[in-house]
Amino acid sequence: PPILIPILGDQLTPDISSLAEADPGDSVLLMMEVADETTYVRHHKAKIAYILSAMRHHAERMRALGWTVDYVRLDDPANSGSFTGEITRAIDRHQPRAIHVTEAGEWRVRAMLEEWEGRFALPVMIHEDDRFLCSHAEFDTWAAARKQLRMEFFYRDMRRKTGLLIDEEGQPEGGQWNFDAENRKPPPQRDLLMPRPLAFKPDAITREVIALVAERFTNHIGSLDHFAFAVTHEDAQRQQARFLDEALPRFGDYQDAMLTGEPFLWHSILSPYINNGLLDPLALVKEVEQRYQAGKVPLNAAEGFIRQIIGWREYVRGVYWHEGPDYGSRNALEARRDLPGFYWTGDTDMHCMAQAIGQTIDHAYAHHIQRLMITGNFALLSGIEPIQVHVWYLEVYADAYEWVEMPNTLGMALFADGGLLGSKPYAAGGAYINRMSDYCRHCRYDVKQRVGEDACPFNALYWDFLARNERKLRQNPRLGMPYRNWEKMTEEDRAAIRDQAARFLNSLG
Ligand code: FAD
Ligand code: DLZ
Ligand code: SF4
Repeated sequence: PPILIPILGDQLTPDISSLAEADPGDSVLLMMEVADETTYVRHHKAKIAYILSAMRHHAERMRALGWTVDYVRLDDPANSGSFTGEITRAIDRHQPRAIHVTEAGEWRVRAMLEEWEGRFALPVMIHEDDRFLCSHAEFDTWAAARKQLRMEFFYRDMRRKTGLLIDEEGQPEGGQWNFDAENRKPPPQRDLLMPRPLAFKPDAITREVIALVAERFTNHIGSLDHFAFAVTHEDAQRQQARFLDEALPRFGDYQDAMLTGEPFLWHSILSPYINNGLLDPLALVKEVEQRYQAGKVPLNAAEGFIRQIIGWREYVRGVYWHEGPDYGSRNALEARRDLPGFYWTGDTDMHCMAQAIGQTIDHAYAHHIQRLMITGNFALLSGIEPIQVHVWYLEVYADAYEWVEMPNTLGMALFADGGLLGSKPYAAGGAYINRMSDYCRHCRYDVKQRVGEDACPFNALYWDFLARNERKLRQNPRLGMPYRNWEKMTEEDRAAIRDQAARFLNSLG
């Protein structure tokens, strides 16, 4: 009897750890499109189409490499709709002697895998996912030795561990670990020379999946009209090369910039491919280092990009697993408001929000500063319930899996973990958005005003947020300055601002 090797939808890596000891003559790979996964939250239509099409292409690739792949399609009438149901059916078909599987990317699915051995009375070997630099044990050891978890120190350890941008004396390249101070340039003028990600034309497999998704997921958010994701390893590599050649050199400079009608700017648009296995993150950052060494890319860009991958990406994963399954229920600021309806439509006069949400609906993509400082900041300032914000982010982005989305949303954007992931809330008023974008120039609100019909809502919301959370945040040393500014205002001004914010929040319904 063979070994049954389930390959989950984010395990599209040819040498995934579950295959390490497997023999193609003696194994059956099982890939499952199941209703539970497509609907445990209402994922964006393009996200589902992307994941299913990439899975179908991966099955072809693995067959070409000599593996036997048993592939269950979503529209198979016998499909039971769940991973466990499909394992049950596959055991009937193949009578395997054991199951080997690479660990799941979230607590929900981890619990399923852990239950299989008892349920099926078969040996189930769960392999660690070695596509990450930092193992669970390594992160736990790192965290145990610290009072406070801070990305910057974790990142330095990952630099030392990989040797990336470390010189012969063991010192960080350029004498500094982090060049972020150079990475806050406002956006340039729009022009035709700006880089554009490759747009991949759907092939027959993708077109079939798109039709299936259009028919089945009518009540999910999102457009399928702009579908342009790579769905194969080869095409994902092409986008990687496009990014390295054209966008990376200025990635650092414009990392925080935002421009009307420009969803992508100098970002890589590689997260969907890194997260489901089409691309190898370590190979990518090594390429980035080489470009720096060859003098093609400045240090602020190379360092900034490498930090996102070996720093932030690994760090948020560590936090997710370290904090346990109830991380998602944290709500340190006791935020209780419902997510406003315009998060689903983009229909709001706030131009920055309409842009970030509109491109999310069209492309299942927004870059980091839009996620953090526009939609995230708005939810933070307005006191939207974290779990609702979490579900929204998990649904709408093609790169969203709980292990990476949840710490970014709850921890980084909403401060719902009370400062575990970041030392202060990323709260900002309109002035920040105005500095980093051209949005305010196109907006019906006036970014300079705090009160009145035309005042930018972010301004009153910002002060109201500080006032509302004074008991919890006044002692935060990094918020001393804004609180002092608030206290310097006249009683009258403070009352007018709070009244402005209250009226705006009431209007959200
Ligand atoms: P680039 O700007 O080109 O960055 C390069 C790569 O670095 C990304 O592809 C990604 O792999 C990695 N990276 C950068 N920042 C982060 C970060 N904060 N955490 C983890 N990896 C990072 N990223 C996801 O992959 N999935 C998510 O579900 C997700 N949800 C987010 C939710 C919120 C509220 C916020 C503030 C951020 C979220 N991020 C998430 C992080 C980040 O916004 C995206 O990784 C990035 O926008 C993806 O676009 P890109 O590939 O063009 O990134
Ligand atoms: C996100 C997703 C979707 C939409 N559909 C599937 C699917 O049909 N089959 C599958 O194997 N995986 C899918 N995924 C990814 C999983 O929900 C999950 O995130 C990973 O398997 C790891 O936990
Ligand atoms: Fe956004 Fe305010 Fe600027 Fe309008 S004025 S784009 S609401 S920050």
